[in-house]
Amino acid sequence: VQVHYRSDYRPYPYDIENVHLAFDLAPNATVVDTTLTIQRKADADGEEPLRLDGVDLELLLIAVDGKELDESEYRLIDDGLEVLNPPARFTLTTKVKISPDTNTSLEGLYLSSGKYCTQCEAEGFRKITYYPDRPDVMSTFTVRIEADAKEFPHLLSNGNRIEHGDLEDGKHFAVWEDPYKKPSYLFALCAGDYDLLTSSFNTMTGREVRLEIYVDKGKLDQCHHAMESLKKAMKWDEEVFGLEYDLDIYMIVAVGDFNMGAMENKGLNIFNTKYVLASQDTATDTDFIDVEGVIGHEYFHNWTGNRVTCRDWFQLSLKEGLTVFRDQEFTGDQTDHGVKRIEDVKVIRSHQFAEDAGPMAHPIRPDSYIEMNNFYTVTVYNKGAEVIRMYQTLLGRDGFKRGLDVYFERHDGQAVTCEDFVRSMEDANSYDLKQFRRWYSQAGTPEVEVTSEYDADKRQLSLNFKQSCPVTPGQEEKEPFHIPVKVGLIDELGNDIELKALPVNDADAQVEGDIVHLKAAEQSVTFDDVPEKVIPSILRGFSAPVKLRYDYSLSELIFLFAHDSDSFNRWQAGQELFSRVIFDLCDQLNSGIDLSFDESVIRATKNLLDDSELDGQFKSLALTIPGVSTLLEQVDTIEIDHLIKARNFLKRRLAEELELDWLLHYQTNHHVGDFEQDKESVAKRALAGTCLSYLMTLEKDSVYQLALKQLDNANNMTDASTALQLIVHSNYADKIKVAEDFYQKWQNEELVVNKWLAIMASDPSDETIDRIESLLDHPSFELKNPNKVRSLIGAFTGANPSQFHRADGRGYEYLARQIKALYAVNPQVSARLTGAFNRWRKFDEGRQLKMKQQLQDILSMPELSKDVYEIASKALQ
Ligand code: HT7
Ligand code: ZN
Repeated sequence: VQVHYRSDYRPYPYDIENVHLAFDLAPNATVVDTTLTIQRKADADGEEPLRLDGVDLELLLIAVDGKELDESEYRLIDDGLEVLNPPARFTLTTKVKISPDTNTSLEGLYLSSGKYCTQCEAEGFRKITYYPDRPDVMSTFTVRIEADAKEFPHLLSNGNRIEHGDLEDGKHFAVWEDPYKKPSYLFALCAGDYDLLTSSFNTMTGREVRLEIYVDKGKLDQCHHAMESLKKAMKWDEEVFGLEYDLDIYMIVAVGDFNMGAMENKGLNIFNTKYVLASQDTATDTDFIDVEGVIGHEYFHNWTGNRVTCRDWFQLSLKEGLTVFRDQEFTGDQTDHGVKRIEDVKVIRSHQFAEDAGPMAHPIRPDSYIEMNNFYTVTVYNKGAEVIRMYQTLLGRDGFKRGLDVYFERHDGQAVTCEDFVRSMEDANSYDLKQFRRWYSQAGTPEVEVTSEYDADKRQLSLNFKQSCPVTPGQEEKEPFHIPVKVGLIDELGNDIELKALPVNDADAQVEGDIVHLKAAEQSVTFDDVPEKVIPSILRGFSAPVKLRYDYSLSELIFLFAHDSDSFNRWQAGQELFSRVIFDLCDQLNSGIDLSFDESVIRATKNLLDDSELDGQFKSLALTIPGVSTLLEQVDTIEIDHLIKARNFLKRRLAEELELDWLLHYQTNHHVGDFEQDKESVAKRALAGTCLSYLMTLEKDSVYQLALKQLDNANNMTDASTALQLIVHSNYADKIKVAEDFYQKWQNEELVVNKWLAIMASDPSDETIDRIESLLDHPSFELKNPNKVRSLIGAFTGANPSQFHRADGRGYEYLARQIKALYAVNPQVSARLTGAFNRWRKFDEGRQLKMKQQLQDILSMPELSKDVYEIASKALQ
């Protein structure tokens, strides 16, 4: 296998000034005619052949300046083609045949529900034609598409449609021209018979942009939320960052078969249906927010990704970290920043911390890869967004905006690096980011240990910080990071006191406002004029993606849970409180003693539930016990059965002790009547769901009846799916009948069926393994469809710890079988599934052996895809 290194970057020796593509679409024999206008760069070696990428292409013709080449003038090589002795300036014409119908990888040109679509990021364009398929080769594209007029009335590509018309034999054609230079990964083509929703947006300079959303027939009524989200995103980017859309048309096409969430192709975004379609009946409140967020994300890429793109794929976080940060801010502005922050940090803690501590750990700017698709990770995306957020913390909102302005002024129309971004921030603010750059080069989650000392005579409180970062694959030694730690000090009444940091000589140990700039491995900060008994609130707002350790007493945590003015740290105090109880219970289970925990935890829970000042969404998050994957990241190794048992014990005890409270809050928040989707109604549904989930642990018939009633009477998918999940995951005797009825009702709504599959797969009961075995043959399942795979197999491995980690190893066997069935069909999706084995070292010896065995079996498969090979082999290293 070939390993690609960041340090090997060399510029491409040719400019491709213009690309002309002509597609004659046919399922098994699409013909692609390509004409490239090529110019050798002044400093390039004229002796070198011109190298083009190409995969799974049947070459029909190749010509230079109109003259067909004979076999001595070009060479077919592994995954490409070389033109020998090319002139300094010429046109290259190729004609290739491809087969969209048999392309199950969902990269390149493929068919989804009888409609053509493309996915070119990262390296899919090479499955369409011979081309330098790398992001630093930017060119203008003209695209001609020809297909049967009845079957494919809409023929779409990037930019503006400049020509269209009828042809003989019932065919028609369209020609599209994209005036902006772009790399091949932003190319797109769609062709099919869609329903179309149109609207328009007037930009800040008064231009009218036509907006179009194309969906499968019959789904038009589920597109209005996506359209409104798009308009909000366009307006938001103008208002917050001064960024205006640059074409006269913006198209979105929704497809059911898609490897990821969506793709930001210039002017023609292609979306997974999951992130476009939403109606009260079929989508949950979370789905609505996710649709808005992903629509925003892809739209924001137009500037951060498309106008300024990446020089090479190692720089992916340049566009993805920045765009995730932008979509997080957008969603925060539309909903609630405190709640959004908690949701985002949950992803970091449960998934990114796990990646950082596992065999695939990499810096946000990786140094090497075998398969680029494996590096579309929570590290590159979400930790990348945290790094961007830290710029805003360090430079302030205005400083961050100034940095972005310089970035766009300097690099509009270019393919650049993370270093170019850092320099823009530095130069715009005269701020030294030398040490901050380590966030780009060092993998692993930094750990910050804090202790405090109070000097009663001087009325001074010192906070002593120690930072370290664990070893990660290939990185033994780590240098200290520049970590902005936001702090507060809370007095006995629960109020923040004014921070008066003592000045220090050491420039590295500065405090600015409420931000402590940690730069050294060990550092202390002293605050003056501090009354006795203040409690420090550290890492407010999760100001850096680190693990914080401070030895709070139980009562301090309870105090923070009740009083911290920083909503993130208030939530965090509760999470730490619950975690501590769970790990204490695990110790009790290990020692075989009766389980118990401090009563004060119950009172703290009740107080939060009863707090009438608090928003329902926040309450729901604060009352949710940390999930198993988050808990796993807090310890080196664990007896998983004990962890799950301890977590269940805590939840049930809280349910028993506060039964009437949960019931009362369920009744006041669960709404029967007209459906509303304002913030308050959404919050009420969330809180009612949390209350009901506690009550269900009581296994009482009266509670089962409540859930059944909620399901029967639901006029929205939030209430319906919450109730269904609680019933299916309970011991209710008739739960399978309930599940069956739900399926019958929704069998024609694919996205709802996917929810049903996920609920079935994440049922913690012992029968689930047999059920999900038979679901592989169920009409609702299709191995070729990534959404189905994620719903059934992904939910089993990611949301069903007790069954995936069955002691008999059947969970592991099941997963390995699916990976083996899928790697040749869809390498990307099967590699994602393989990642579920990454944390095998956390478990007991028996489970470790079983997981290792499955990984070894997978590695022994014939013609294993390099995607799966990379994940499985690194897991075993
Ligand atoms: N930039 C897009 C990435 C993407 C992708 C990558 C690999 C394989 C399939 C893919 N589909 C989309 C999505 C985004 O971050 O907006
Ligand atoms: Zn993106």
